[in-house]
Amino acid sequence: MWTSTLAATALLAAAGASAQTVLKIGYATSKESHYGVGTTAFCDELEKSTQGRYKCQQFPASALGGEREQIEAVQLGTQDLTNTSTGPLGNFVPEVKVVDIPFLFRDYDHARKVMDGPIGQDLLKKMQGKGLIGLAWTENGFRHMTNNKRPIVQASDAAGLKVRTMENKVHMDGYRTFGLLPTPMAFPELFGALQQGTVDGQENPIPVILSSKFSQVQKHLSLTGHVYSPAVILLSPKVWDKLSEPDRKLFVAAAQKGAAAQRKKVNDDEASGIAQLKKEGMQVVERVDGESFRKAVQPAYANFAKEFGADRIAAIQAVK
Ligand code: EAX
Repeated sequence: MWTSTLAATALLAAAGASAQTVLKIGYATSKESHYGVGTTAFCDELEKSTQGRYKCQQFPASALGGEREQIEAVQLGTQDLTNTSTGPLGNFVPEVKVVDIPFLFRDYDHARKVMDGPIGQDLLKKMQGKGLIGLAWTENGFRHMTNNKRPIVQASDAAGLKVRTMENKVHMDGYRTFGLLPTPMAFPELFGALQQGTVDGQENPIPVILSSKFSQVQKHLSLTGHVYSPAVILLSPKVWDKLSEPDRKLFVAAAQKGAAAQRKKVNDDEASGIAQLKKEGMQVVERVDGESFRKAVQPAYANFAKEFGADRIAAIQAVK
């Protein structure tokens, strides 16, 4: 009697212990945004495919801090996952910086093909050496400029504007060639900085401009599409190291499902977002003189070639 009770208790305890691991995942924007949609798809699939052994607790809207802080926490293992842009990632994994070069990607098709192809997959592997597990490339989107001073049609219109950038040296070096005065700042501080006029403007993809309600604090939007902003679901090695090989595959597959959902939301926001932002009062320059920006950035490409290798840049450009 005594032994069977003990056995039953032990069984229950074992079942309880393996029943459910709750993983904390954070991201910059709202639950309704592209990051929220992608993260929810990832979490739903993970819970389903592991029969509920793994579950997420989501922390949208930078509740766990800026992207740099979240990447740091994932590296340390105090946070399990983050769905983050590459903004600050190059400071942790220098190899990633090459995909942050302005005007590197022609369009969404090109960017997604590179990230899902050998070049992007190789970058995911490189993260392991830096204490981060890159599960899959999600997406933030092509970045556009907003500001409160004037419509930007060509690069010379951007000259002299004080613009918040991500903590990303490749972006900042590129933007200086447009004459912008880059001011790096963590995302959670951005809305307030725009409101107070600490900076004249910022640059972000349509899904971020929409979900963060920048129309309330910014008058002009120019569809500059000056750089592609990749994003990635990062997992802490602390979690990864304990996973069985089959479970690792389930995590990667769930992240890929999340990526597909996130990209679809980016597509939807791109399709309907401009009209929405106009309705919210933004003045939108849709026909930007892209050539003037491409020309301006050329001198920076010489330095990018030196830092990253002309062959690596050419290999990305050559993907069809
Ligand atoms: O990843 O910091 C930024 O501007 C990012 O685009 C945003 O947080 C979403």
